[in-house]
Amino acid sequence: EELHFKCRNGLYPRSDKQRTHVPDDKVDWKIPFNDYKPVYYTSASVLKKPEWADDEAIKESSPKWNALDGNIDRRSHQGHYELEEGLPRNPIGRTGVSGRGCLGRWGPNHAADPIVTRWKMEGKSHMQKGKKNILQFIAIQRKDNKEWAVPGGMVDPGEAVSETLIREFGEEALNLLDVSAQEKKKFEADLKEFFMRKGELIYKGYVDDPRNTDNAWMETVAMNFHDEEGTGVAKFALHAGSDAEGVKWMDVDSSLQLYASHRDFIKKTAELRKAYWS
Ligand code: RP5
Ligand code: MG
Ligand code: MG
Repeated sequence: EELHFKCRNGLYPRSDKQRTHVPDDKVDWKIPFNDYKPVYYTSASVLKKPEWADDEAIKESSPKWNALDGNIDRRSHQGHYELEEGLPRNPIGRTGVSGRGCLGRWGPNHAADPIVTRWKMEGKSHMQKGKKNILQFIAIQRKDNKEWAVPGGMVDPGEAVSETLIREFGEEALNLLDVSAQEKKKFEADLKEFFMRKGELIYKGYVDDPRNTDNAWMETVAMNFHDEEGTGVAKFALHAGSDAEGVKWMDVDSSLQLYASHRDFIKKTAELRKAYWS
């Protein structure tokens, strides 16, 4: 059985809420945990109901759980999720927090993660370790907790995942939110061209994100866009933007420490590309 770790025990991010302790053997909902009383937390900004958030009293409007609800996708990549007292229940198990924390949607909150890779070169030759080529990926440093991560973000209502992948890469790794419309146009053509090449699916499903709760959790589609010759992405000057405060090409190996489940995504990408890992 899969377990989650980063959304269990300790403080809930950006809050003073202590998660109720959930031991490894009590994560699974099927295991009785009689005195389980998760602390309730939904952040003030979510309660204000910005456009990306659901209503706190969502039950009253009978949303379509496990379905496409208007343009809000309430389906899980994990399959059917259960409801408890009319609210979605985390498909992996207990987290020690009920409510939504700082996530906007009850149930799955959908994201997309673009994993852009190239080979590490020294002039015209591949740099190697253990007779395998070293892969590099574009990493961003998150503003919220300073952790390094894939430049991913939330899928907007009605947006296609293929669009989210390009948009978030543009915002976080190239800072396209801050350039003139004219410059943006120029970038967008190059971006589209690069992302149109075949992306490989690396992972689709639940993310062990520190913001997850018993009733709200992150899911993603992570795709690898690999630049074999190093000529396609060379056009992009990296500038951190949006919710990123740093951006760089990062060498891939087993010592990586990344946000949420991102290390797993990079490990899978290294396997796919037959790159050095350890
Ligand atoms: C992670 O949160 C996903 O894998 C994605 O990278 C990210 C999306 O959230 P924000 O970057 O918009 O905070 O779970
Ligand atoms: Mg973003
Ligand atoms: Mg992001």
